[in-house]
Amino acid sequence: MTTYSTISYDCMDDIARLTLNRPEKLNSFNVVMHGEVQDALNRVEADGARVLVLTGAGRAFCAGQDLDDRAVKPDGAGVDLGASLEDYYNPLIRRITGLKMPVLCAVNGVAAGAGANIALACDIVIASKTAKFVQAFCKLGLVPDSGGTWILPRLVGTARALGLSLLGTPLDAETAERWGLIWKAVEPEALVPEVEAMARHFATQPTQGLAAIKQAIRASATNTLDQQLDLERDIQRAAGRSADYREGVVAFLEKRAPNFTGA
Ligand code: LHQ
Repeated sequence: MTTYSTISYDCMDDIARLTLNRPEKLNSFNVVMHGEVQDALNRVEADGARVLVLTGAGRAFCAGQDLDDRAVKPDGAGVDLGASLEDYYNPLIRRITGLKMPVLCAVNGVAAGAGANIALACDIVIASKTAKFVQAFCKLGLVPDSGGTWILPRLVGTARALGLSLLGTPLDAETAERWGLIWKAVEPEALVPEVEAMARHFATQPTQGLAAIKQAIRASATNTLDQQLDLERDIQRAAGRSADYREGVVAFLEKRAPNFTGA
């Protein structure tokens, strides 16, 4: 098992768990944490995980970029924030959205800046009612990144995406649920049990089928209906040849619970 200094990661019983662990800095990202998160995410599939749970240690989920990190501190020469996105944030969002399994985000507290948009890149977001989502970028003269300008209007529409991004007003978890920004807001003490139950559920489901659902729904954002119908045809063709499809149908006809292997 690799020991990390800024995150914890393990994979047990088909469930991978990645916890951002710099609570004294509200789990904000520095270069070390980026490297460790990248490393862990590169292991998830090889470790045989069928679901990934992402969360944060302490009172915050993630405050985005560590503004104290040398890599992003403004200097006379002008810092290249594009490089930081290219090297770290963009690959992270691509990895989360491309992982061939459901990614659950347990938002345990404030999610600000890139931290908010990393949470929103996950497939299912469950937040503690104490959590809030803050598009803090406007307060720094920056633009929502980590996919924020793409996902926000798609989730909540242009008016709310612009309001959140231009004002940087914290959005509480219950309103986030009402607006369709996240799946669910729960009482703080219910967060871990709810997310664990969902993770255990996903770990027994047809993983390839769930990955295909994720792929199709995400592709719909840029496809026409015609393109999407073709995609559904192709994906369903492959799904129909999977062992889990066979098992699902046989189990249904035999009136028993299916025993999916994820294959
Ligand atoms: C922090 C941070 C933080 C360092 C709290 N860094 N210390 C991508 C590419 C490249 C560069 C630029 O950025 C990006 C993407 C981004 O993410 S830009 C957006 C960066 N994030 C922010 O602007 C959020 C800044 N933080 C806040 O607005 C507040 O801290 C939030 C709303 C997250 C929480 O507020 P409070 O609950 O009131 O906590 P606090 O403000 O008192 O913070 C607690 C401590 O954490 C404090 O340190 P201290 O030593 O005083 O206890 C903060 O300085 C530190 N901290 N966020 N991003």
